[in-house]
Amino acid sequence: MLAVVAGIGVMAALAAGAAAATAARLDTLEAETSAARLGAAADAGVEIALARLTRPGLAARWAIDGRTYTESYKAAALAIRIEDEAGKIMINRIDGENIGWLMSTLGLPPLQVKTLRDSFDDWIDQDDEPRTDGAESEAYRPRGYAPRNGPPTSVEELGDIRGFTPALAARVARIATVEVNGAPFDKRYADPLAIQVMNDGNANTPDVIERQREIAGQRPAFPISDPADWRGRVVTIIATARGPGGARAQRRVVAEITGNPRQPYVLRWGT
Ligand SMILES: [Ca+2]
Repeated sequence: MLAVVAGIGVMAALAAGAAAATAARLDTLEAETSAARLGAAADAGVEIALARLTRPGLAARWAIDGRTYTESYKAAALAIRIEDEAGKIMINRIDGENIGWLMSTLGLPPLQVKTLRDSFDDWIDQDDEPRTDGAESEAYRPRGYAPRNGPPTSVEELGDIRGFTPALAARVARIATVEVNGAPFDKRYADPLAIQVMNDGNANTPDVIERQREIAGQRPAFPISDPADWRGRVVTIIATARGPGGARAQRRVVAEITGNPRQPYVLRWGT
């Protein structure tokens, strides 16, 4: 009799265990479904932005100055920003001096600024002679790679340069790009910090102040009124979908606006 009761107890425990496992599987499934739903909403955010950028009727077009637009897609809240790649620091066209201005503005201590400036110059110059606070192939040997001895070919490459921590590289990446199609730097929709860096580090020029005012909402940023401006323009679209409980999904897509109604944009890159 005791054995039977004990047996029932074991069965009950097994059943309880199975129920718990099923509940855990259901929780996982629900989380996965919810993540997929948010991912789909973020994808939809990118589609909405591309439509707003390319649809006929200039007045309806969205600005590409990094302002946030809010939308919703199937109960998910969407925040969408469009950045003008031509308004970012073109890291393949700058030298250590520009990097120094940028780092000083970001508030880094002078010694670190000097290391970053010299290391950047050594990374891009063709020789293998390190500057006082720089780094050439010998310094990179433990890392298993050598300096490029040429301009960086991606923003991510900054993270390979001595002195750039991943956090610092990520911070710079938000306002940096690699020049595309030989497009000149265009300050109309630029981050004021990018204008400052491309302006020899001067924070007090009228264009920097003007953009700061525009971004602060004191003056509306002037819209693109010339359709020719769109051709060849490369933008980054950042779409963030938020769900209940702080869940979020984000997509970053770089697209070129062609000005061709049959194929209004070309996707260059995305995550
Ligand atoms: Ca070098």
